[in-house]
Amino acid sequence: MDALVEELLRDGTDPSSVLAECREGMRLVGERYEATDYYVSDLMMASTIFKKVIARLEPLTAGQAAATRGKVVAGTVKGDIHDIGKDLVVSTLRAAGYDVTDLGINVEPRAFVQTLEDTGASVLALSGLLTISFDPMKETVEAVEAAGLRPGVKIMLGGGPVTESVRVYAGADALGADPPAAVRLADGWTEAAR
Ligand code: B12
Repeated sequence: MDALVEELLRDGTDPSSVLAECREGMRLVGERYEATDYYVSDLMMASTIFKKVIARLEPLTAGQAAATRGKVVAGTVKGDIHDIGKDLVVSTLRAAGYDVTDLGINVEPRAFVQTLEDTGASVLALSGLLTISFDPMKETVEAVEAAGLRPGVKIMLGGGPVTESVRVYAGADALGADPPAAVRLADGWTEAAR
């Protein structure tokens, strides 16, 4: 992949179109993952490659590699350190053109609120893999509400054990099964806001 990108750049291909091709590639990988033709390992490999391509092309596209489709804040909720799925959601959203602030793991509700305020993001993506993560999800939704940021901020949940009843319990706007679902939800919300 590195060699292919270098070859295209040497041939004078516009870096923005190389990036657009890579975004399309990530979209296809996501589609195949949803169709169960690809495994999680395929998604992880595609996202590792995409991150490398972004790092190479960003200086050449003068910020165009940075996203423009909308702003998202993401993280794994307080008390939970699982981040494999969250990282896939983050890189897939970035590949789709979103500017994502990833707060990492074990994130306190107030840190999510602070970052939403600082960035002006309109989408919050919360991940959790433990049953004890359901309460921190609810606390985070409540903190966003208490800060007066809703309905301007839409909140999606995801992670292995998170079901529709958890979404209702936590008071979030939507539940996403996988990274392509995260992109679809963000697309729907950001398009509706335009
Ligand atoms: C890998 C793993 C770990 C690794 C984590 C490494 C890492 N960097 O993430 C390590 C070893 C550190 C770990 C630790 C623990 N783990 Co663990 N772990 C797992 C394991 C095997 C896989 C999880 C995983 O990465 N799956 C692959 C990813 C890709 O799937 P995913 O996270 O669900 O994400 C997908 C979707 O859900 C979605 N998604 C994810 N997030 C989001 C967010 C949004 C917004 C959207 C739309 C979608 C979305 O997209 C992803 C791709 O499709 C699971 C078992 C399992 N089969 O799930 C146990 C599991 C989650 N762990 C478990 C436990 C108990 C623990 C520990 C408490 C163990 C211990 N006693 O110390 C600690 C947790 C400590 C803590 N405070 O968090 C339990 C949870 C049980 C429960 N009911 O709560 C599980 C289910 C194992 C089990 N069967 O007992 N674990």
